[in-house]
Amino acid sequence: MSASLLPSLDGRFGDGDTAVRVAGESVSWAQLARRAAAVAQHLAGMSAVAIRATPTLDTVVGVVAALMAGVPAVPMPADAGPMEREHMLRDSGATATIGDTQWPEVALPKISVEGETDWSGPQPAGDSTALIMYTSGTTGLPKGVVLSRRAIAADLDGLAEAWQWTPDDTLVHGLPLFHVHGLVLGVLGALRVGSRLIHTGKPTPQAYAEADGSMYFGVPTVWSRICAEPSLATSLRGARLVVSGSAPLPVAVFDDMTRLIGQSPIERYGMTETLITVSTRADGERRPGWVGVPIVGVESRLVDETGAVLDRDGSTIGELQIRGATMFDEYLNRPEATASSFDGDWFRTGDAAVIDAGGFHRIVGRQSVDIIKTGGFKVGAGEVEAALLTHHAVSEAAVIGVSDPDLGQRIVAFVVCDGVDGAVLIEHVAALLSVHKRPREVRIVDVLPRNAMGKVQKTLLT
Ligand code: MLC
Ligand code: AMP
Repeated sequence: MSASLLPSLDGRFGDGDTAVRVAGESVSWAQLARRAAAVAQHLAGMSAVAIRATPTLDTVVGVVAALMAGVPAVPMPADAGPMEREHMLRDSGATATIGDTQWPEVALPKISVEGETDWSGPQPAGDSTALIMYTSGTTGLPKGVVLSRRAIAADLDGLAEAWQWTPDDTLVHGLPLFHVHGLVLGVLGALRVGSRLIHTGKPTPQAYAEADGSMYFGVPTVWSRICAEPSLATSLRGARLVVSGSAPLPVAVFDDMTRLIGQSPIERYGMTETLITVSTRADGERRPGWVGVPIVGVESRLVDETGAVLDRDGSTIGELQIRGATMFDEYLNRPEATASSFDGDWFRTGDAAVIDAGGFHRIVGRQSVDIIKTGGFKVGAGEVEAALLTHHAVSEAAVIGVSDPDLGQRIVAFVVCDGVDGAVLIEHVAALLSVHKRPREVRIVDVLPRNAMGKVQKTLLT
C-alpha cells in the first residue's frame, strides 16, 4: 500500500515479529498491515474519518487503515468533551468514526477494528491528505491542520538522517496519539524507518525504565518526572538517544538527564503546521537551551516586526519563520487564517528565537500570551475562556499560562462570577473540552483589568 510512506508494512524489513507494541499488545508489521487492510476496505472513498485516539493498538490500526485507503485521518483526543468534538467532527467533514466512541450526540457510522485481510487499494498520491490535526490558536476554535503524505515523509526522513535512526533502533514512548509528537514521529516514524516501537500507554517514569529501548521520546514534563526518580532514570543509560521536544526543556532538566542517563538529550523544535523542523544531531553538538539546526529540506530565518530579515548573531531576537518540504497545506476551511500565517512561502511560527552564526537555534518564547504550553500540550486561552463563559454563573473570564516547575506552564483562569466555586469551574471546562485544557487553578476576582479600549490587560493578572 504504502510503498512510499510506510515501507515496514510492505514487508521491506521482513515480517517484524512483535514489531509494534502498544500498551502491552503486540503485532508484527505483517499483522498490522492485514489488520489495517480489514478496516481500510470499509473506508475507501470517504472524505475523512475521525479516530478516537486512545493509547491503544486499535488507534494505530485505524490511522494506518486510513493511510492505506487514502482517506484523511482526524485523530481526536480520547477525552475530548462535546464542545471540542462537535467542532472537530463538523469542521473536518468526517463521515465515520473509529474507536471507542461513546459520543451520544454523534450519529456517524462506526467502523469497527476487527479481522485481517489482504485488501489493497490504489496507492494514494504524495500530495493527498494524510492527516487533519487540530491545533489551538490565540482565539476561537482549534484549526484543522492539513498534512500531506509528502510532508510527513519529508519530515520523517529528515529526522532519521539527523538522528541516525535505523531499523536497528527500538523506539520507546508513551505520548498521546492525537498530536504530531506521539503519532507522526512516534508511530509513523517507526513504521517508516522500520524500527521497533514500544508505546507504553502512558509516559510514566516506571514504564520508560522498564522498556529497554534505544531511542526515547518525551516532552519536558515527562523528562523532569523521570529525573525526579533517579533510580529509574539511570535505567535509560543503555539508550542510544533520548529526545525532548514540544516545549522548552529547562536547562536544569537537561543537566539532570546528562548526569543520570549518561548522555545529553537531543532537543528538537517543531509545530503541528511545519512538523519538526529544527533539531540537534546525533553526531553534533547538544547545547542546553538550544534546539539545533534545520533538518534536511527545511530553511529558517528571523524577521523583525517590519518583516526585515535579522542577523544570525546569537543574540538578536526575531520571529522565527520556516519554509520547506515539511510544510502543511492549509488550515481546513480557513483560507484567511492560512493566508495570514504566511509571508510568501515563509510560515510565521509566532515563536521568538535567536540563531547563532553556526545556524544553532534557541527558542526564546511565544509572541502571544494567549498560547499556553502545558505539559507539552498547546492550549488557546480563548478556547478555555469560551468554555468558562458557558457556565451560567460566569460573567467574565481571562486565562493565562503561569510558569510551573512540572508542566512548564499551568493554566490559570481569572473569573468574575456569582456564587460558584473554582473547583466547579475546573470540572466544567474538563467536561466540555479535553481534560488537559482545564485550568489547574481559578482565581475569583471582582473585576478584570482593562485598558481604555476595554481589552483585558493580561500582563496585570497575578
Ligand atoms: C484529572 N483527571 C481528570 C480530571 N482531572 N479526569 C477528569 N476530570 C478532571 N477534572 C485525570 C486525567 O484524565 C488523567 O487520568 C489524570 O487525572 C492525570 O491528568 P493530568 O493531571 O491532566 O495529567 P498530567 O499528569 O498533568 O499529564 C502530564 C503529561 C501530559 C506529561 C503526561 O501532559 C502529556 O501527555 N503531555 C504530552 C503532550 C504532547 O504530546 N504534546 C505534543 C504536541 S505536538 P489518566 O487516567 O489518564 O492518568 C507538538 C509539536 C512538537 O507540540 O514539537 O512536538
Ligand atoms: P503545537 O502547535 O502543539 O504543535 O506546538 C508548537 C509549539 O510548541 C511551537 O510553536 C513552540 O512554541 C513549542 N515548541 C515545540 N518544540 C519546542 C522546543 N523544543 N522548545 C521550545 N518550544 C517548543
